[in-house]
Amino acid sequence: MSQKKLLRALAGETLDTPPIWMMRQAGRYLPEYRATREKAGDFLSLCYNSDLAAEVTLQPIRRYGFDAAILFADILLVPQALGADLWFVTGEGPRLSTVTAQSDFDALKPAADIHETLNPIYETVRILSRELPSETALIGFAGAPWTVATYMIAGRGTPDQAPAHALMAQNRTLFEALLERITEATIEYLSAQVDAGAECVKLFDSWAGSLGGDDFDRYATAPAARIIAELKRRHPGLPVIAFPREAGDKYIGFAKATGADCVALDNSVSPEWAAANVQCDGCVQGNLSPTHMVTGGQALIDETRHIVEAFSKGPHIFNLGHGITPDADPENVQLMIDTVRSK
Ligand code: 1CP
Repeated sequence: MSQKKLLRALAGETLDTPPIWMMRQAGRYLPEYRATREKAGDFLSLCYNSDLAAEVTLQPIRRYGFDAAILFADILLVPQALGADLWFVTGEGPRLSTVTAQSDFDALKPAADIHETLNPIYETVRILSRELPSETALIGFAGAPWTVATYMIAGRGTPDQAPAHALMAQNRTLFEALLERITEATIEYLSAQVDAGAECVKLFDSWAGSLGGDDFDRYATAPAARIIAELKRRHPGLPVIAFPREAGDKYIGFAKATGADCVALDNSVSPEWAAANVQCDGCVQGNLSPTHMVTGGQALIDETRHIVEAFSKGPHIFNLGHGITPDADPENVQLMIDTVRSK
């Protein structure tokens, strides 16, 4: 069995202390990240500069010794590789050309053509698999089809994903065709990351929580199941982490329904509830509120211990419930790690 702690937890092993990494661990809260981003010019140039993207991926590993590194890239590179325009407005976030009519969809590239744009990302993975310490696992990732579609339809981030829900209601055929194209592209993209050296992959469905009832099953569970089945067919034994953020009760049974080896939990669910209802099916990841990385102190220590304890009877990967924010204090990250590892 692999010696890397993250892969042992993903294989279902209950460890004395859980492996730990952090969503957005390479990010604006770190001065060394801000310096490298400055050097790259802007965020997208950083993503496509393999040497600098590898450098920012390694920064939190050097500083903290996390058990896993996550490839530095973004979920919105897939729409760009499919032919959408993509740019970032400083202080506001991403902007994309929209897909709301059949003609917009017809202008997209086939999934098989994405590699031309995404080759630098695979090069980042190759550099990382050479340079990471032998105990550090390398995680590849992509956005889940629904979440990626919400950005492609709205042309930006939205608090309630209203434009995507509207297209679903008004032109379900087009909506489903778009989801299908993203699903195919995601399989291609993740499979190429694994070929380049990613040891496990994570599927981020950040907006899964806005899908209710049957829509959740059709547009969150079913595409994840398809992507995971195809990846495991191509790469037998590949571990997959699925993150249907804010799924609530829909976390129950998600691992079984999709074939995911681990379900990542946001911090809206209590660890006791998740241990009883989700961890009973296998490994879970999570779920400290990212606000503790801003506020620190005894509350951070208490809540970290609480989560470690609640998940101690089964396989667990310690993480935040969502990405660390730019206003976080790097010393609070160290305090969280020390608390997890001093258990
Ligand atoms: O200004 C900057 O430097 C850019 C900030 C930033 C960073 C550090 C963005 C813009 N993306 C990233 C990197 C990133 N994004 C990673 C790298 C690895 C790591 O975790 O360290 C990952 C895994 C993502 C994934 C991502 N991008 C998601 C899914 C996870 C989540 O946070 O829910 C989403 C929704 C995005 C879109 C995106 N990219 C960036 C922003 C600001 C956003 C959110 C836009 C919005 O809806 O407002």
